[in-house]
Amino acid sequence: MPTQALSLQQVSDRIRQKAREMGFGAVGFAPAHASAYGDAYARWIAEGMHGEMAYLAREDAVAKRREPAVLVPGARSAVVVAMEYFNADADPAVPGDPSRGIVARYARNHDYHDLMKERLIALQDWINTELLPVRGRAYVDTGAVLERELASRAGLGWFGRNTMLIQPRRGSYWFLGTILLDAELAYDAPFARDHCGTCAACVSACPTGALLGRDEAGAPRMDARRCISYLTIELRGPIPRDLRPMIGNRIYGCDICQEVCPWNRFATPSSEEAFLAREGLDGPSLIEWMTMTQEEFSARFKGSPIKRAKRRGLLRNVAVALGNWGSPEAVPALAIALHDEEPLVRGHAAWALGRIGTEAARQALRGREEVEQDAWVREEIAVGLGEG
Ligand code: B12
Ligand code: SF4
Ligand code: SF4
Repeated sequence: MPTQALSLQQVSDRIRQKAREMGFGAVGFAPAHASAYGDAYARWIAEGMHGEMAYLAREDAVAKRREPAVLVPGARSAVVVAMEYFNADADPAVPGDPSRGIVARYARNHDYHDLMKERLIALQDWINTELLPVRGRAYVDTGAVLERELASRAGLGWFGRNTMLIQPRRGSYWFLGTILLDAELAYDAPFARDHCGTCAACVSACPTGALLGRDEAGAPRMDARRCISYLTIELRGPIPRDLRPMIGNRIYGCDICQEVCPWNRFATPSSEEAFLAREGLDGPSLIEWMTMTQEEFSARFKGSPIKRAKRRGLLRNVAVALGNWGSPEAVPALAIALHDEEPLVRGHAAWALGRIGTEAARQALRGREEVEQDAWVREEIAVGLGEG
């Protein structure tokens, strides 16, 4: 039964305590009023910076981001949680070894969406039965919610120049989640300071130039179309040729602008077992992954965020990384991939073989040229042979 006569502060305190018991390392409360940055968001979309992520640009989705009460009618407050997922590289040699792929830390084991959403729904049920009758909805990543803005409004941190929500002395390797509720709560003070100061390490370190610094208003800007995370996860089609060499051996997501951030020196390993790297995901052999079958892909990535890219997206990325390695050792695996049933895989394998450029690589390309029907793959083969 809901407890009677608790003050708003007591209600917030008890929710915070319960959320912490459920494994959320940081919890804050914010009023669910209109976004202060709705215009900035709409400008970002109008400039096309979201690329092919059409779900961000739908008119109704923009309106919901501007005004949480359009998303959840009657929404008055937001419970914002953060969950740490950092784990150090098991083998520190991996990032510098071009024969192995780097999977972003967030994707090395369980999908955080499922895990956090389940707990947020349980938290909302608990509030409803133990504290006060509430209606609302839980969101993790995929809803039309400006999660970083709500987190900063709930006092959790500031928008770094790398666009990440950074918590002082805790860093940015934190997932965010939100419950929008139709009840008032006692709120935390919004996070007011920008602790980036004169640092711009992330902007200089970004290999593709996706980070554009802050605009006149102070908003951190990113061109998602150039971000490796977008190119290796969200983009469904071919990776633009001019960007491929800049991706190095990042085969799923990217953490570079977080790795260089001085605030992540404070990152401590997550206590969630679900975020410990799965066997084989901390620096996989690119050659081995290049020939992964659909059955192997489905078994290996059950419950993992990597299934989002599908086999063809992942193998596209692996081919690019092999091309960037440039070693003749990769030719046999790429020659097999050149006959893959997916044109996306064949085309990127052709590009990689062109980068390697040995006689064996060129022979494989010429062999495929004789039978290839797909116009785009033919173009990639021509480029690989230096004829494009
Ligand atoms: C689309 C998206 C992406 C896109 C675009 C990223 C981007 N920077 O916009 C891509 C695919 C590139 C991406 C990559 C990653 N993502 Co992402 N992504 C999202 C998603 C779904 C929407 C973000 C969005 O709306 N972007 C548009 C911009 C304009 O909005 P914004 O980032 O919130 O920016 C705000 C500020 O600019 C501010 N603002 C405006 N004017 C002003 C003025 C001033 C003075 C100030 C201070 C601020 C300010 O208002 C904006 C709107 O709130 C969110 C989840 C969500 N629902 O919010 C996750 C989310 C941001 N992603 C997340 C993660 C973990 C990642 C990756 C680390 C994954 C990886 N390792 O590969 C990378 C990090 C890359 C990076 N540097 O951002 C986490 C971030 C957690 C955190 N601590 O910040 C989120 C919150 C998901 C989650 N629930 O945990 N992502
Ligand atoms: S995630 Fe990587 S590519 Fe994207 S902005 Fe950060 S450093 Fe650049
Ligand atoms: S690297 Fe420097 S500029 Fe970039 S987010 Fe971190 S502190 Fe801010």
